[in-house]
This record gives sequence, structure tokens and C-alpha cells, in this order.
Amino acid sequence: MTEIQLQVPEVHCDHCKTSLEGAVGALAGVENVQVTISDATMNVKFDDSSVELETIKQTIEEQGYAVFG
Ligand SMILES: [Cu+2]
Repeated sequence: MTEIQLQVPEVHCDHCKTSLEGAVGALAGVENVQVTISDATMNVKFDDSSVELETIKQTIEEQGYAVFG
């Protein structure tokens, strides 16, 4: 299991949090995802043999958010 923290600077409210946690959390291989609005970060715990970090980042971008880290 891999745990990373990503920067999602455009996150600013509960709607953003819910959208992103829902989309990333729905990916097979993602064990846990938590967006923290106050510092605009996303912590993701995932099985890197099931899902690639690049796929997670693409999913965030598909929701309309930039992602770094
Ligand atoms: Cu928002």
C-alpha cells in the first residue's frame, strides 16, 4: 500500500471535497482518500499494483482540478 499527499490548490469548499473524494475513491485499488480543504491537499492510500498514480491524477483533472505533487 502506498500513501501520498497531493496538492489540489483549487479546492475551496465541501463541494470540491465531496466531488474529488467520490471520484478518486471510486477507483479500483484506492483504499482511502481524504481531502483537507484548509490546506488544499489530498491524501491517498492506494494499492500501486492495482492503480497507477497517473490514473489518480487524471481522475482529479477530469473533475476540473489541477493537481501537483
Ligand atoms: Cu468548492
